[in-house]
Amino acid sequence: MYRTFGRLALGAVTALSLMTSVATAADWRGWNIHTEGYPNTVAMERFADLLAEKTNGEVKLKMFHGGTLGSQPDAIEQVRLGGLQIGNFNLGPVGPIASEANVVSLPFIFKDVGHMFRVLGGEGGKAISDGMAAKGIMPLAWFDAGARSFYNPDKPIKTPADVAGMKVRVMNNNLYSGMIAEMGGNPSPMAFAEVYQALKTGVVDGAENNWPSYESTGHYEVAGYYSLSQHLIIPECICINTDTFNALSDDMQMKVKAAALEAAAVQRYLWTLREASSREKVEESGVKTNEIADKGPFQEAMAPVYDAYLAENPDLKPLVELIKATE
Ligand code: GTR
Repeated sequence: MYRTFGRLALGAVTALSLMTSVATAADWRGWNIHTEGYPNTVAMERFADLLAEKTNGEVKLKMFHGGTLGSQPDAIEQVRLGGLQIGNFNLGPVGPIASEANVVSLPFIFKDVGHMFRVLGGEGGKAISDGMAAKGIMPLAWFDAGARSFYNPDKPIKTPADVAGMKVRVMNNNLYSGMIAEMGGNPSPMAFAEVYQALKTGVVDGAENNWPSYESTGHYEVAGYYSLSQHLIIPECICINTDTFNALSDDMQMKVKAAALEAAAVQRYLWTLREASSREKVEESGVKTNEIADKGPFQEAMAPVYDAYLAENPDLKPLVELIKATE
């Protein structure tokens, strides 16, 4: 009797300790679209290292780079559902699921990257974060993604009229489709991984992105005119599944957050260097850059996108105004 009880007790203890280890140690999986050496990839690896260091190995993050776990919209859904815990996301494709986050996808909403970070560090950033967290995807820290400009194979884009009639690849977000349509172009929402081939074969006539992505994807090889419209300045995040974060102790939450902030500082530093080196590399290979001194006509042409956004989200008017009023 005693021996049976002993065995049972031992079994229970083993089960309990197993449960404890399941509850405290965490194996997280993270998504990133970029390839080796890209500032975001380096920073996400740094994030994984910092998580392990700060939590004494209790949180282990394995990063999957190069979009190997799927397209960005799919990965956003996976993080929301908890199939993945972590993602380095651009807020563009997050916008359709969190209307507060979609505010950053209004063309020319930010004056420059400094303005964007000041907004993110204040009430505006809190509104965006809370809106995202409520949808299951919580930002831990913000990355720089520069400004996005148009590029295409055969001509400089100087005015919105140059975009008329062009089929332009955009990220998955109705605001971007609206932005192209307002200039008389045909928007073509498409996954990042498909853009090179689409440009090369003429399935699309142009696309838009920042210097580092224009360079790292090789798009510059098949679309040699880069026109500095700088119509979108979109932040990126290290994001976590909201429930995963909320299930952590206060102490662990602080460590995870600190790791993300440190990794983001690395990303921002590397980003500035990469913007310059990417530009240099593509221009040396023959890319023709076209400065656009007066962006007013682009701003005017894209203005109806604001009306569409506010008609759908009237309660977000104060957020738009807060951003515009932020110095
Ligand atoms: C890049 C961004 C990616 C992805 C890509 C795209 O600048 O870092 O997350 O959004 O643009 O155009 O799809």
